Amino acid sequence: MKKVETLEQQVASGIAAATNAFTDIFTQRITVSDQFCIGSTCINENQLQALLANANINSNAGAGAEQTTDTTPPVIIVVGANPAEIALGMAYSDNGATVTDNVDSNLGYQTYLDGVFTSAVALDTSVAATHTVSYVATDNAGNTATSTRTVIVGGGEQATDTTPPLITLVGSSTVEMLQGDTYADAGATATDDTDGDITAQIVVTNPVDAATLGAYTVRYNVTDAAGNAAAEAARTVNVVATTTPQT
Ligand SMILES: [Ca+2]
Ligand SMILES: [Ca+2]
Repeated sequence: MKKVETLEQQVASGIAAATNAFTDIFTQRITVSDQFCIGSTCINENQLQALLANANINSNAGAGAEQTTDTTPPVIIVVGANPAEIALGMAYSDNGATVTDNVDSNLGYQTYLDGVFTSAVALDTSVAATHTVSYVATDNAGNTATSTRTVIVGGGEQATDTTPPLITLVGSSTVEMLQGDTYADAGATATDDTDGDITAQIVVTNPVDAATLGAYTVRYNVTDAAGNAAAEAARTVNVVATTTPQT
């Protein structure tokens, strides 16, 4: 009997030990809640997410089956200067943007000039102004992103125009007129590399006194919008006496 009792006790204690060991294992798996294990291979939550994200990209590249919701908008990078500055009258060519997305590839973008959709950015550079070019991209899950470029027309003109205008006399640089006649100056024209025709802004200094014999100098000066002064142009006017009696 004592042997049996001993055997029963041993069986009982063996079951208890096995139960404890099972409980330990069970508890361990529950306790290590940030790991998922098959056999001796375990991964944590971050690794699992990376695995799923990677699998999602691969599946989309194939049959296009979307199993995971994409909530990340595309990334738009503006190519070239931002802000971009362009002188008055110069042709503007927009460098566009590049679009990347966490899921989709080869996404295009739409372009807006000052809020108005445009297929090609056609900037009016005849007027000094600041414009906004917007690039808008939407991925296949409907997430939208926008990036903008600021374009300043005429903003850099003061610093970049260092070339003075050029004055051209109309008519001869030396003229002769009879005393007492009316002097009509033929004038001059002026052009500038940046401002164009600035003839109207020429300042003429005309000291000719037709009633008085002598040599007079008519002077022409002009400056461009950036303050560059043209080389002065001049004309000599000789007021001479009548040598033959008028009939
Ligand atoms: Ca996306
Ligand atoms: Ca100039």
